[in-house]
Parts: sequence; structure tokens; C-alpha cells
Amino acid sequence: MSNQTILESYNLAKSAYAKLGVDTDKVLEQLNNLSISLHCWQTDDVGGFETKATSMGGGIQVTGNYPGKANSIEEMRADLEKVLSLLPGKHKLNLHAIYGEFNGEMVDRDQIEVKHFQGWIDWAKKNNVGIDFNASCFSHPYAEDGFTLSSKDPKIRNFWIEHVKRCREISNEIGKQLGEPCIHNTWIPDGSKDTCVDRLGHRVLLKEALDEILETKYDTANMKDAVESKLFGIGSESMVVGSYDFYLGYAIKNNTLICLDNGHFHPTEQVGDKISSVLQFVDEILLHMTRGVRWDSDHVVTLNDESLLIAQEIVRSGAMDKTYVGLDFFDASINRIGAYISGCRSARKAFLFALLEPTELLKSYEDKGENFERMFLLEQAKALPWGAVWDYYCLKQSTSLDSDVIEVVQDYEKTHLLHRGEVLV
Ligand code: RNT
Ligand code: ZN
Repeated sequence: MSNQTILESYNLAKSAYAKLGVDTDKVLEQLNNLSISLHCWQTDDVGGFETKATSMGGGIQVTGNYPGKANSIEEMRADLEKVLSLLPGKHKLNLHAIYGEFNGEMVDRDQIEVKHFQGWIDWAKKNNVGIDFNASCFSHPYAEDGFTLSSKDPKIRNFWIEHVKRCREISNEIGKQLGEPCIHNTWIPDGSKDTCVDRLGHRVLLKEALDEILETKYDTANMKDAVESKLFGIGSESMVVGSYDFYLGYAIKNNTLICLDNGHFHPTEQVGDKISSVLQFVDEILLHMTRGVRWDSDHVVTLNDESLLIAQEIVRSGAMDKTYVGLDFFDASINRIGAYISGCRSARKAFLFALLEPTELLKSYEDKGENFERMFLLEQAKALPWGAVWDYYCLKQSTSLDSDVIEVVQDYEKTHLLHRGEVLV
């Protein structure tokens, strides 16, 4: 497609939207300011770079063995730079604690320090991205019996409390150096495969552990805390300590963000529907956008009804400024760089579609009880030329058009990914 064609198509789209009261130029400005946090763990199947080989655990599963996984921080950075070059808009990098630069040293989770992440901070500066951070309370011998922060063994519990405290301290330093708040998210796998009798005991311990962790207050200009609930995981089918009830209550009472991962609810529950409720009681939310297929399978985000409703409800609620958008999927069965680009572009497209909605007109129909009109306009909006707006946006941001992405990814696969071997630890 020539630049001329893209411009002409955009101008047609612009007038089609203007007729419905939507200013496409303004929309693109808003869209471009939306920061999407790229989860680093799609590059290497949530492996991390600790020296001690740990097997994955904690109810998260990665399936597939597509070639080209990143085996070192250098490969991971090269992949992320490639990904960023193929994405329009602002981004952050979402790091897990297991991705520190440990340089062959055995640094256990209760020993990590800012220095292990300084390289990432410098990399982020160079690449003009912010950083978010996560405690890694899984894939560790101390996570094997199913409980971390809510473990009844004080040695195990204190180990994880120390880990999360250090992660918050690191987050604070990251935010300070980058001049943008680093969102520290706590997710723990704690739960029970079979019927648990002392649910209360574990929840009391989790609350106490979190209270202790949050005792240190940091400037919210540097870091903010989020807590992430889950419905169930592999090995925690019967009870999850950090359920939605637990964390929503905790977040409201302690003024933290609530992290909504749309893979972490019953399949008929809609995270999009929760947004306008939750925002009555918490100031800000963190999203983990994913695609659960039958369960929390962490498939790559697509432009489906679920991601659309999430974006629509954020835009309709005027909550773009109260929402931190992150991605959370890990598919090892397809080209991993392609997974990022496809998933992140689709997440941003969901927001584009939502921002282009003629919401005022729809609301006026709704307020008058004109429900056929509301339905018809919603349907009509699906066929409006939003793709032309997207293409123009990509052109304006000097990134590849959708129509070129496959070739660029295939090329990177040939020149970089297929030459990678497994590193023996
Ligand atoms: C797990 C949670 C959590 C993780 C990442 C790796 O079910 O979704 O967010 O996916 O922290
Ligand atoms: Zn998540």
C-alpha cells in the first residue's frame, strides 16, 4: 500500500467518524499516549536467568517448543528491541525478579538487589520505555509445597516476605531512575489441589504477610503496589488463598491497585464488566490482558469480545488515566516475537476501536430508551473503517503496517531465532 493510499483512506475514515461525532486525530493522540507493558516472559517461556536450574511450577504452564527461545539476557534484549521496533505507541517492560543479571552467581530470591537490575534500567532508558516489576514467588524449591506468603512454615513464609520486600525496594529505585512509577505486582500461586480445611489460617497468614511487606511506604511517583487474584491453577484447583474476594478487599482497604487478569475468572465472567464497579472503590487498576481458552491458558491476546469489552469499559468510564495496561501470555508453540507483536497490536487495536466508538450518540439513544438504535449503531460501528485509521497510525509512528509484519518476523526468525541452540546449564 502506498503512503498516498493510506492517507486517502484515512481521510475518508476521518469524515465517516466525524459524522458520528468522533475526532480521529484526537483519538490517535490518546491511543499513542497509552502505555502498554510488555511482559518479558514471552521471550523465554517464563524461564528467567537464575543460575540454579529451576523447574517451572506454581500453577502456570507453558506448552510448546517452537525454536528460537531467548537463552540469555542479550538474546532477550535483542528480541525485545525487535518487538518494540514493530509496535506503535508507548511501552513499558514488565520484568520478573528471576530476570536479574546474576552473572553466573547464585543469588537466591531473598538476596536480590537493585544492582542485579541496573542493566535493565539502563536498557530501558536507552530504549525509551518504563519498567514494571514482579516478585517471582514460583518455580523455586520453597514454592513446591503449594504455599509461599501464606505458608505455615515460618522459614518459607519469611523467605518470601523478604523476597517481596526486596522487589518493592527495587521497584522504587527503578521508578526513581526512570522518572515514571514502576508498578509492582504481587501474584502468588498459593492454594490447594484438594479440599483445604484451614482456608482461614492461610488467608490470615497472607494478610499478615502483605501487611508486613507494605509497612515500608514508598513515594507513589516511584512505585505503586498491585495485587493479583486467581480463580484456580494447576495444583490449586480446590482453593486459592489469594482469591478475588481476598484481594479486592485487600486492595480497597490498603489503597493498592487491583490487578485484573482476564484469565483468572470463571469463563463466563467478564473483566470488562468489573471495571466500572471496581473503580468506585479503588483509585487505579492494573490489567493483565490475556486470552484464556477454556482455562487460564495464557494464549496470545486477540481482538475478541473480551479484550474489546475491557477496552470499551475503560474508555467509556473515562478511566484511561486510572488504568495501567499490561499483557500476560506465554505461548511457546509459535514464533515468540510474532506472539508479542500480534498480541500487543491487538491489545492496542482494542483501545483504538473503543476510542473510536460514538459513545455520546450511543448514550443518548440509551437514555431515551431507543434500544434498537443503540444496537444498530453498535453493529454499524463494527464495519466502520477503523482499519484505515490503524494503518495511518502505524505509518505516522514509522512502524510496519500489518501487511508487512509477517515478512519482517519471518526474516528475523531466519537471521536470528533459528540459529539459537539450547544452552546447557
Ligand atoms: C499467573 C499470573 C501471573 C503470571 C506472571 C508470570 O497466573 O497470571 O501474572 O502469569 O506473573
Ligand atoms: Zn497475570
